[in-house]
Amino acid sequence: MEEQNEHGKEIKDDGIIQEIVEETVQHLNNPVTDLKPIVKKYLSAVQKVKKDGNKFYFSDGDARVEIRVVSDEIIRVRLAPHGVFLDDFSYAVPVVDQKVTTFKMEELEDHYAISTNTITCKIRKDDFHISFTEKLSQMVMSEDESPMHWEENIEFGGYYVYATKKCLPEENFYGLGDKSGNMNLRGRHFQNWNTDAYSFGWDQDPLYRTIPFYLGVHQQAAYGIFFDNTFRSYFDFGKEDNQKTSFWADGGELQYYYIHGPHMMDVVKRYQTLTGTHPMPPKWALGYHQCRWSYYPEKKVKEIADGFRSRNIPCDAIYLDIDYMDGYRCFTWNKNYFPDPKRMIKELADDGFKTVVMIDPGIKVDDNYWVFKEGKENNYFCRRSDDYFMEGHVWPGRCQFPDFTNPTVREWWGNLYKELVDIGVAGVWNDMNEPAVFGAGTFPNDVRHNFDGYRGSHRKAHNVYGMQMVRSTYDGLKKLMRNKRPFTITRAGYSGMQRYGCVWTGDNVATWEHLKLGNIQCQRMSVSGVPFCGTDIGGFSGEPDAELFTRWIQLGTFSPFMRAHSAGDTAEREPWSFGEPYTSINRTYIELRYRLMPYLYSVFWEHHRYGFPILRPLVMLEQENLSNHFRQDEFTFGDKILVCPVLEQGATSRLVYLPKGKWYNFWTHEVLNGESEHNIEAALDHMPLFVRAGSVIPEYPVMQYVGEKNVDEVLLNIYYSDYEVNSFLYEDHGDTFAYEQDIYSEKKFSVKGDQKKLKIEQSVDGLYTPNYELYNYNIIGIPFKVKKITVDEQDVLDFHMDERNCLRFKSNKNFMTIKVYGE
Ligand code: MIG
Repeated sequence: MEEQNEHGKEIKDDGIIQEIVEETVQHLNNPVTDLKPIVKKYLSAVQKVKKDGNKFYFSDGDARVEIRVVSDEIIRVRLAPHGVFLDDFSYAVPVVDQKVTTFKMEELEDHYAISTNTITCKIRKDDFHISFTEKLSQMVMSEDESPMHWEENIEFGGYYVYATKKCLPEENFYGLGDKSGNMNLRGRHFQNWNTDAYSFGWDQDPLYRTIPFYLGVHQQAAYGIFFDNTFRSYFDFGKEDNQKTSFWADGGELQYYYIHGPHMMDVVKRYQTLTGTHPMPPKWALGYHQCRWSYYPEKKVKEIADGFRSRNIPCDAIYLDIDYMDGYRCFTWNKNYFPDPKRMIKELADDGFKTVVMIDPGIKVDDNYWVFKEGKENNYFCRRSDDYFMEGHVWPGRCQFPDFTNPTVREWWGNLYKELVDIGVAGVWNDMNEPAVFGAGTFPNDVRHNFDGYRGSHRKAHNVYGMQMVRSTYDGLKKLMRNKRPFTITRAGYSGMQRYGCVWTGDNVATWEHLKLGNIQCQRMSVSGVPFCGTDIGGFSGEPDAELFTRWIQLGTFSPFMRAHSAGDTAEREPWSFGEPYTSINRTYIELRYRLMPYLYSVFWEHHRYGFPILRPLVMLEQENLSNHFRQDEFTFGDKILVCPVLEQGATSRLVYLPKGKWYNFWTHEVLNGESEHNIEAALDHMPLFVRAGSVIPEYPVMQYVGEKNVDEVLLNIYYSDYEVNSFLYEDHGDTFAYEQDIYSEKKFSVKGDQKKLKIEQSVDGLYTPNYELYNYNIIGIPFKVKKITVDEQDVLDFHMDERNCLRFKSNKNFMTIKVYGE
């Protein structure tokens, strides 16, 4: 009743509060009805200001707001309704403060202004409105429509917290991680609550993951908001009221980061400085993966493996779904299906296949099962509010669930992988970690979690449960594999999950609509800071026809994670299942993936090291072009290859939009001008691909799996350009963390031509030396007749133009300058 007394004091000077008290009393008298109070309380005029280092505290006499300068471009806002902030702990942001050049606060007539070199955060005195302005242009990027507000939560304590910003007439929105439907989020409403969404539909919400981060773009400039709140949260982008963008949550703190652009790319990179990037994956993880629910027994697994090798279709990984276990007990084997897993995994490895196995969170209640016994004895399983165990039915039957938000449990779980690692398992796939429970859907709200010591109910922990599970998996594998790079996949996650593994979009459907949707989902994940993402190629449920499967393989060639997967009750779904000409086309694209491996890997490095997204939607390339806000099916992989997937049944051509600059048709070498649309041939064997003029695209020889052969020659495809363009080639050991000690090779190429000459320069950084000796050059699009070539001023004697008018020659890998002279 203390709360009410406190309110009682205020009733005198604030009518609104009186209303709250009345509502509350009503609820207490009638506990059967919904306990949620209806009246919201808003911040009122600013009364006090205090500075503490890079934090500024503003108070309206009761509530307090903290404004923290995180970096020159990032400012964090927190609200404490009655003046007491929650503990400053986040699973998403391990370290809040970054480098700030300078910042200051000024008091002006009607507001306070906190500014860095690039942005100003204004706090209006009379109504506590907060806004963010770009300093240079004085443009208001994001501005409160009403002050931050909240409602008390009688049942659980704490508050429902709300922020409402202005939504400008021409503003568009992106991000939010895994959402279904169109890329542009304008005019829509979303909810975040990790959900097992089997066979989800277009616009279905919520799905499996929670990434409460969005980008807004208006007046050609972009900013981002990261609402770091793990409770069930909501976003409305001008749907309820087209002049308002709101976000709110069922608990926790109203805490968000304003992240400045002005380019969408800047926003994503800065978001990534807060939440981290994906570590370098083992190189084989970028190969083609074959999965199904499930391949068993051993004979079937071998048959699939042989199927790849005998047909010369490259493949790096084969998956064991839940049926490899003994009665779905994690960390056990069904010895009827797999009598000697160690031998099998070794034989697969000898043939170039990595074995990836599934591990679920549900542990069978069975006193003869060691994992259950250990968990029970050590009190590792989740409990209800009154101390009963959290029990639910999943694949093994009656289960209990480890509390992955407890660091001790994470460590225990991480070590459970020991035997799997010892027998040679190379990767782990974590499923059902929303967490999913048959019937009930998920855990009840009252389940308790350790939350790394910042205890909470399932309301607070639900959305991070999956992320903490894959974190435990990743950390465990990393230790057990003695610092080789682990490969992990997770279905559920929260912001920051990219530090622990890759993700697939869950149980999609074998339809053309889902091909379109998957294309958008991967791009959206990429701009939401989760770049290593893929769909179940072919669709999980239902059955694709041959054409759909092939188009999906083509798109999948440019998904950061490339894996075919299917539910068990469907027809066989391997790249050869549909006969010719499909098998050959599928092979060509999977081979293309392997040819481009050094490029894909370099793009991954750009992400890991510099925070660039891997897939970049057109709108991110040219946000100032309004039409791009409505184009959603093309993207670049890195910044050199533009991918225009074919998403329509029966299509033999498609319209593509090429961004600024000049682009080469990857297949024909035709040069096309950007900033315009083109109709491009797209027969079944032909997914339109374009390469930016001036690019250097490295290729390795096709291999049946990563590391099959020594790379003794690297092909450099150089696309002539009359303006200078830089490209990168990143190489390292492929499976260790030595890159953290600069043991890598980062080559930079610059290409610049004029009407009579082409100059290519190379510089090398890092301490790793690849063991090939030669570059094989393929220079495309030279507009003049070649008279002479020099490498570091020495003449190249042996060169020729091939049938596609490409200049070909070989030379030492360590050149500094190549010059091609025309007549
Ligand atoms: O209740 O392990 O999304 O990829 O094959 C279904 C069986 C459980 C759901 C996953 C799917 C996987 C399947 N799993």
